[in-house]
Amino acid sequence: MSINIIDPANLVYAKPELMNDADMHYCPGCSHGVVHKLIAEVIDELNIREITIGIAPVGCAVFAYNYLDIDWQEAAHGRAPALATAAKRLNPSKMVFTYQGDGDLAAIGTAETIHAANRGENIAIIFINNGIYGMTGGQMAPTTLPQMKTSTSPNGRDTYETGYPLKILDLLAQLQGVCLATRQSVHTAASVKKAKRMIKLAFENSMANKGTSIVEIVSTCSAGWKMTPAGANDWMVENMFPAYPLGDIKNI
Ligand SMILES: Cc1ncc(C[n+]2csc(CCOP(=O)(O)OP(=O)(O)O)c2C)c(N)n1
Repeated sequence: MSINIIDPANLVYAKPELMNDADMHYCPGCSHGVVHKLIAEVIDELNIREITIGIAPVGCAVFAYNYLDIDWQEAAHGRAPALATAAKRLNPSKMVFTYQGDGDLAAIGTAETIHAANRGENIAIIFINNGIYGMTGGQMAPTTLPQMKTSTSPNGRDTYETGYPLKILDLLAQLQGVCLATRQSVHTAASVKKAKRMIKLAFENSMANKGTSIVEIVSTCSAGWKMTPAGANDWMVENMFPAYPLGDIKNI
């Protein structure tokens, strides 16, 4: 029996309206695509497409503007919070969000991130933490776990030489300008739903001018970790979650 997928009664999933019909460049098992879809769904549901400005990073998500049909600006590596500051201050009625990897946000962009959050910029920050620099070949990042093998720490991260995993969300949560600091994931249906709720809240906070919201998504990079998509999910649960526990650190 053939199913008529045009009939809305048979639809289990509808593509968000603002998602372009573009082929995605993400690797199988990568979390970026799921998070893009959640952002698109939230913007559709809040009906804020015309007032949304996204700031794209340098990193695997550098082409985010190809996939979501909203207004975007492309930032230099790590500078998304500075650009978001300008976009929001010049257009206070807009919903402004950045989309950043851990290399972008917690390495080259640490200063931008901390000072934007400390100023309480009315922006939402979507932070994809996959523990490495994905785009450039899986190098060690400040977020890399101890003993984790990367292309620049082939024998595992040595904390004596390179320090400990930087829990930047915990640092940011302490700042007065931050109204939401939450850590989520997208590896199960339940976690996808929860992550979506927190992205929605972050976007609502930006529109309500409540301060800075940060939604960290603990993510997989199966290509960079050199694992299968399913293996990367298991590895994340076993190794990333103990270091980066899921849940709200601050929600006011
Ligand atoms: C000023 C500058 N320094 C370094 C680079 C090289 N570079 C491009 S992407 C990237 C890392 C991206 O990693 P991350 O932000 O964690 O995102 P992912 O690719 O893992 O999603 C680096 C170091 C650059 N483009 N510009």
